[in-house]
Amino acid sequence: MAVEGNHGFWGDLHRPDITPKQADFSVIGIPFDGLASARKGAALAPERLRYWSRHVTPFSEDRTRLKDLTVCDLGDIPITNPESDFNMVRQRVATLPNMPILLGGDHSVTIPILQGQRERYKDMRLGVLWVDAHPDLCDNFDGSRLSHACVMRRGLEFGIEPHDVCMVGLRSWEDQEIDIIENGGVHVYTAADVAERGIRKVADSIHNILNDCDAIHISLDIDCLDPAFAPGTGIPEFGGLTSRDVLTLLKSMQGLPLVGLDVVEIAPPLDPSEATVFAGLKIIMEYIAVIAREKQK
Ligand SMILES: [Mn+2]
Repeated sequence: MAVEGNHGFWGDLHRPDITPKQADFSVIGIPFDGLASARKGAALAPERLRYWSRHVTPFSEDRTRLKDLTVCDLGDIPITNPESDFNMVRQRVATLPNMPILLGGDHSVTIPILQGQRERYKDMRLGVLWVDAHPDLCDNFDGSRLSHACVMRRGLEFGIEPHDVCMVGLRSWEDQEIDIIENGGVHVYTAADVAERGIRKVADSIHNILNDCDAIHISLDIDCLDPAFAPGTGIPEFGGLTSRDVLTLLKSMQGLPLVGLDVVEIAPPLDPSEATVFAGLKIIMEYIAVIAREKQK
């Protein structure tokens, strides 16, 4: 497809001439929404994110210059049968020589992403910043253990410690999640907590907890945001985080050993204004800015 844009892909950071080893980030799309429980469409997000990535500028909102960093876009990993094909994602993430930025897809794609990160940092304490309306701690959903409602449950099973998981933005629960939420040891900050305490206090508390980890993966479901800011998603949940909350949260992760980001559940067919796609792009570029500021130190 012919692409128009004011910049190269990923705000000019993408360099087609380099290998992952030479680049700071690998971008990987996982165009799969077969395990979303309600409205589908997230499979189309990687293409839309790439398309509009030519219209973002290589600066963060605080004018951090991003162009000294480089992105190698490895394209998509196609998933037909998740039971077997998720292994391609796990393997790719486990063996990357640089930092992954993964584009979902429904949240189920984060199961092999977390598994891959667990393998890559196997002798280290791996923490997860989970930004989502939902804890995704179901054991089984719609007859599947790989459902997008089971992601963090699987993560805990393959060895991520509950006390190294911080969940923020939560506001919707399934019966089978209540015990693990209340007694399982994961750190929970609901969307209401953020509204009442303020994002800065919540972010400081999360920073202090994750500071004990050696490696931190961020998994961000776009439905963490209130539907006012990001309507184009499978299950919009009223009463969510603001755009500013999410940007402040990202910025406050500065100084932590970040090792990757996934952004999931953007559903372009449900996003006629494409504001949700642009929200995802902003989050990715501001994440890159956190790494850029770290490198400038
Ligand atoms: Mn969610």
